[in-house]
Amino acid sequence: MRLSVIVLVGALFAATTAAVPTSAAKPQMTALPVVNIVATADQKFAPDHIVLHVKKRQTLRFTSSGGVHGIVSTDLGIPATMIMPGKPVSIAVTPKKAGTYRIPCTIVCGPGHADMALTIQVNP
Ligand SMILES: [Cu+2]
Repeated sequence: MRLSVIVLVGALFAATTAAVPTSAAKPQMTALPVVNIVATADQKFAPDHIVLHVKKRQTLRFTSSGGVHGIVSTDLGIPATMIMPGKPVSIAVTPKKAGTYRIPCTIVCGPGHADMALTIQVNP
């Protein structure tokens, strides 16, 4: 009897957890647009140039395909953030001022580090 209760609880748990990916996979009307940016093993951001708009909130999702990298921008309100393989990090940005912001990699990551930068162009 006790075993069947445990099995039942286990089955219910499996059913509820299995239902989560199905509902999460549906597009959500409230979801913010996300820009995916990959920091690469050969010390580049891909893409290395993105366009945002003043007062429009945008989520940037950073992943690393190799190496540990970093970004920070006080102008755009991006906190000091490490970008590591297997640990995607999402940062919401709402630019205040139009302009072109060059955001260099903040962590020495390889021979191309000095030239590794993400350019964020903010249009009105
Ligand atoms: Cu770097």
